[in-house]
Amino acid sequence: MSIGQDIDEILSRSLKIKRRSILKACAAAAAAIGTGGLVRIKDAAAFAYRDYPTDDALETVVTSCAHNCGSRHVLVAHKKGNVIVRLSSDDGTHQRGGCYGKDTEEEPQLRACLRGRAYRERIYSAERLLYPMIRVGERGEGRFRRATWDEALELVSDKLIAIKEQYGHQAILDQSYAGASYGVLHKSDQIEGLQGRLLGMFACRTSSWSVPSYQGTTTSSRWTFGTIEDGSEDDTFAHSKLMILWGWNPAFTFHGGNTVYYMRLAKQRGCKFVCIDPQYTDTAAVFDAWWIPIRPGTDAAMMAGMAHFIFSRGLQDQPFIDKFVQGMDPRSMPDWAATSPNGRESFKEYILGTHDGRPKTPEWAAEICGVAAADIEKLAQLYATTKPAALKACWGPGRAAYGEQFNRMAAALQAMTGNIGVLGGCAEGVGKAWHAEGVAHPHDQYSNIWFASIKSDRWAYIVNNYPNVSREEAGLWPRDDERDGVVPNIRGIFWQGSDWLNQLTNINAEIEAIKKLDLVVCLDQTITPSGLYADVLLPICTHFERHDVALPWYKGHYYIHRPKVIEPLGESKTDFQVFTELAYRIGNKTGMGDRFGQVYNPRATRDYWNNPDPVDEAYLRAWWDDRVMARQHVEMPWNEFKRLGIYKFKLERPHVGFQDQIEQGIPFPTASGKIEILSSELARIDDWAKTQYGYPIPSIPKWIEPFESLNHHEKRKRHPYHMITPHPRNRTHSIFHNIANLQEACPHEMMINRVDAQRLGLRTGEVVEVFNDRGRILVPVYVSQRCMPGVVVCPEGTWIDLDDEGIDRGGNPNLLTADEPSPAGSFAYNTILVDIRKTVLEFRPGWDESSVSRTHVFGRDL
Ligand SMILES: Nc1nc2c(c(=O)[nH]1)N[C@H]1C(S)=C(S)[C@@H](COP(=O)(O)OP(=O)(O)OC[C@H]3O[C@@H](n4cnc5c(=O)[nH]c(N)nc54)[C@H](O)[C@@H]3O)O[C@H]1N2
Ligand SMILES: Nc1nc2c(c(=O)[nH]1)N[C@H]1C(S)=C(S)[C@@H](COP(=O)(O)OP(=O)(O)OC[C@H]3O[C@@H](n4cnc5c(=O)[nH]c(N)nc54)[C@H](O)[C@@H]3O)O[C@H]1N2
Ligand code: SF4
Ligand SMILES: [Mo]
Repeated sequence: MSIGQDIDEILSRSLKIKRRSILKACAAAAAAIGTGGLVRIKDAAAFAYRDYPTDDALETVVTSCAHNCGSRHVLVAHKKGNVIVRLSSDDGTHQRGGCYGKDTEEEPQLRACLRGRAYRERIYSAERLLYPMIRVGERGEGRFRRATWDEALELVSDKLIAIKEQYGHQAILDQSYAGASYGVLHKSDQIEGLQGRLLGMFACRTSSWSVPSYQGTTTSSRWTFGTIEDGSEDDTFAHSKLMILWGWNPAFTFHGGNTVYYMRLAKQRGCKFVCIDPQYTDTAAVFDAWWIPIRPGTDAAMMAGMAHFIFSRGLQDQPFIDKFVQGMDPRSMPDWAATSPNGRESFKEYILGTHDGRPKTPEWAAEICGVAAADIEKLAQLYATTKPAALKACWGPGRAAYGEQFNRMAAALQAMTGNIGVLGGCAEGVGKAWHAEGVAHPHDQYSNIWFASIKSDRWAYIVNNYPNVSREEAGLWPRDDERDGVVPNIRGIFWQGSDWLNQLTNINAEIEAIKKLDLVVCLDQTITPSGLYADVLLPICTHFERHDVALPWYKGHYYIHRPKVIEPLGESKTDFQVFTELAYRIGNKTGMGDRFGQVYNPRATRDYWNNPDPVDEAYLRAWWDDRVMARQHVEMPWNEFKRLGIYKFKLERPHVGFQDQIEQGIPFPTASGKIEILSSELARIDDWAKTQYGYPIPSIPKWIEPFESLNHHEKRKRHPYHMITPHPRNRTHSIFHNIANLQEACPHEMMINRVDAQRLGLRTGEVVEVFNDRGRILVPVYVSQRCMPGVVVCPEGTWIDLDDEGIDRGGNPNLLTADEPSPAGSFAYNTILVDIRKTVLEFRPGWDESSVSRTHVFGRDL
């Protein structure tokens, strides 16, 4: 029997499985496995250092930082025995041919940011989840007791089987996400993750297709260029003459390893900088940018005004448009458009108002976006006449209602000025500049099996309103079988590498939904706010405690080795160990025996639970040999890579997105082979309800009024301020929230303009209640002119800390965000109207008064 047939049979057996056989198998498996091999509660042992060791008494291990943080840098662990005493970063010595202090334009160091340098405090934090825990109180109450691994995994596998038996193949919602997505082996991810593989093979999985980070931007890049690899490497920015930072603050929100380094080179060579953002960012300050404050969510209107100016002065790059673009103007419309259901208007006709009688002039735009028409014209002139110019349209403005229209409109500007495919220009968008060989764990046709796939921000709505939910409300991805359009009856959630209760929108709706479920499982390294709502907490070790290789984050052509630096703390295990052991248990309980575990993790035996290292090494080595060396023509052998710690690709020329398409005439990977300002896909859709979008989307970029904005005069009567929720400097979303030093360095606060603060009688440091119909939070204010009037800036990712009234004393803006879906799947994180009032209630920046301890979770029922 071939391996393919073999797995097919497993899958079909798992699809057919009947309750009686499950029960029988459960009893048999329990008898066979027993519990002995898996229970290992170590005695607690404490010791104190007498002499603080100096560096030469420490062992040095080169490794890398993890998580979904915007970049990938070198961390160097200095350890004594099994304890990391200190962390440092790249100093020039760790790359091939390096020496102390080496830091060149070609090969700059990969130096860590404040979060990476603080990592030691995360490893040894009081909030580390060290033992399996089982809930004893009500869900969300935060009361747990310690359990053995055996008990926890028995509970999870039994419940999984029972839920599938009763509710079918869509009943478990996979909410794994990017906490561990940038390692090649221990992966959390919707598409290539370890959890999805297990639940899919078990044939009980609803997956979540829209990504919080950049769904608007992704759909835009896919429609326009046919790929999300629209990025240029950061070193190309050093060649720009003009950089327009449109909702982009890389000094603060990382987007690549050495972005600011290359921007500094550009500045030294005379590049001009413009920043379009409701807040005056650190990046704008550092590069002395022309700051253009804009009403949040109105960027597409401003860009339309710029396009009008460029067209009406004839400043567009017409030869570029004629050759490379579809649908920019009547000349570049395809023949089929005239008879398509949804695609008869070209972009230029829309901009000039040919059919709707409304030219999108700078004056028209100024009314909507609040930027003076003269400034819109000045910027349009500058952009159209400076070559090369990089208009970097980032993800924040796209993380909003109809966010995809912002990125599509930006692509139209990039294309009409011919700034695509040229050194120093920019086509981003998503900005992915390299496709790494990203998967070392088993990866085959069984890795991403799902029985429903929903818009990720709709899960709570689906649970709360089931069965009265339409396919468009759920944002169901179409299927070609009988499950097409079937809204899932979600009965359980699995979190792996995600703190989604904290991180998705409208937390109050999520809390209502989570209380209705039958099983909530959380695999994590710390006790997160989501974890407090789980039934079972499974402790996972950090990347310092397991073997892997780190991938760069969208940009950077390199790999960094991640050896196991110390043994796992407490009883923590790797995700792969836990899922493998679960697979063995499920297999044995459902009549499939050990085969299920073997297929799930083909290089391992069940002893993987006790000794993962040789298997992990085998996966990584095979990945290096078969993928990196064979496919990417890397000559460095695995052992040398392990010794050095870093492999950097040397490129023959700076990597510029779409350079070959423009210079060599290679077609773009779109239906037409051109840059599609008119989307071939959208123009031909006639039944929107049958698509994952659910609702109509224009075929060309257009300005669409968001759900809420400063222009909604009725809504503003109750909620006059627009809140935006950018990413925090000191955290990776919710990770590092509990690090006291980082909280001290970057306290959580909401920025508000001086005029608004005066009206409300507020001074810096005073605590306010911020509220709307969805929720209430407390946060101290920071009064500043760096934020435009009418707008408040509250970073995402703080751990919720709800009081008895349901007010979040920790200031998490996701109590206020809406879960209403944008058709293309953009999360509306930056589309929030709120009101603000002074309060005497106490803000609680951490978990308790000392702001770092979770003793209230562990202090009972142990
Ligand atoms: N208001 C607002 N909300 C936002 C955003 C916003 O702009 N505004 N941004 C959104 C964006 S872009 C994103 S990407 C999401 C992020 O949402 P999440 O991915 O949920 O956020 P993180 O805080 O990074 O949580 C990752 C979790 O993974 C855990 N983890 C890390 N490594 C491992 C591992 O190896 N194994 C396991 N099992 N767990 C691990 C961490 O401890 C952490 O709890 O947040 C979104 N939320
Ligand atoms: N330090 C740090 N770096 C990170 C992360 C982190 O958590 N911390 N997370 C990583 C992840 S997962 C992601 S997805 C990326 C996110 O990267 P981005 O999406 O680029 O980051 P944000 O900080 O959300 O937004 C960037 C800027 O957009 C502005 N902005 C918000 N709304 C609007 C608007 O309507 N119009 C305009 N013009 N500007 C607007 C914000 O003020 C902010 O300055 O960052 C990555 N890098
Ligand atoms: S940017 Fe990311 S990878 Fe780099 S040091 Fe900071 S947290 Fe680590
Ligand atoms: Mo993200």
